[in-house]
Amino acid sequence: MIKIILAQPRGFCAGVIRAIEIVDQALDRVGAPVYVRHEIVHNRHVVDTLKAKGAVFVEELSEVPSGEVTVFSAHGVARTVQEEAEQRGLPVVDATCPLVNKVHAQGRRYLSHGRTLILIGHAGHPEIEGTLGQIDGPVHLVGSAEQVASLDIPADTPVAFITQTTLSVDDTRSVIAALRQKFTDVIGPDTSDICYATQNRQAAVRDLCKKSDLILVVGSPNSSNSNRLREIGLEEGLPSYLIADGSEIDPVWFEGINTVGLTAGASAPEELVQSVITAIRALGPVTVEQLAGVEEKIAFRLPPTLRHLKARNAAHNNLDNKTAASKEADSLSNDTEQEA
Ligand code: 0K2
Ligand code: SF4
Repeated sequence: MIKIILAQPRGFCAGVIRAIEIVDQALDRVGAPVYVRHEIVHNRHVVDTLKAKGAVFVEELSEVPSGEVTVFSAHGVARTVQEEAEQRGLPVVDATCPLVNKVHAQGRRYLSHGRTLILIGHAGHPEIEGTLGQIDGPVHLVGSAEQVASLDIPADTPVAFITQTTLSVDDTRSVIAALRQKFTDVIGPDTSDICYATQNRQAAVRDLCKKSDLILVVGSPNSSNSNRLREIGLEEGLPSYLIADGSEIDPVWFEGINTVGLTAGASAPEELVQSVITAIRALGPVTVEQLAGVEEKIAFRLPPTLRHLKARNAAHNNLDNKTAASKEADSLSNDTEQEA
């Protein structure tokens, strides 16, 4: 008998739910195709499902035909991308997670206070490309405590740090400690900008490790937060695998294993977790239980621009454009992107 223990929380975060909903609603409002710059979230299954509904995924705006509705992914984009869209007059709905936007704003604020800005994160990740490109000024990117040593900045320079939202909590703590050791005047968010969802999923998988012989993380190879969950399993000395879904299960992993800890990255749908349970069940009898954990109640509002798409259509349908637009402005006057 194999015991499967599910981590709580696991899977979709509020930013991912919002981003997918944005593409879904854009498709509902304007019809196919809706263009999405970059994978809306790093999950092939999510992308394929939206593709089947008429979303077209591109890496560059140059691939978007004139006038087509374009969604920016949850990871955020550089200013140059926003400007290119503006110049081309593309109707844009920005699905950047509000918590990623918050980091952009925080970085700009630190720079405007005259501090030298350090961004902790992984070079080449789209969130980092976006954050670097949203801050108008020099930003020093560091990926590890070792890289802090090679920062060519005088020790008495007032510095500030911001971070990628999906980093390892423990690794980031050591990078921040290295910054505090190297510089005399360091400010930053209380701990880091690692978001609530990333922190909760990492804490939950660490808990799960105490009760498991094997850790399975459902998520895509390009998903930063999912990779960090697998690393925690490895750090705790357990065989740990990142799998897309149940089809990637290898029966060899289960030899001599009594308890499997199962979790999912913030971009992995629950149905894929269920597909893993089904695949393990095919190997023999299983029991399934869920670890007690934090219940997340956070949700983000959809961007007002989505409703503008509707207003644009309404205008096309010979409704009074002016009336529709002014009603829209009234209803949006207090509608900012924040936690609901
Ligand atoms: O973890 P990643 O930043 O690679 O992104 P996803 O796997 O798409 O998860 C959603 C997080 C997006 C932004 O923070
Ligand atoms: Fe937003 Fe965090 Fe989810 Fe990223 S992982 S989309 S920052 S809530």
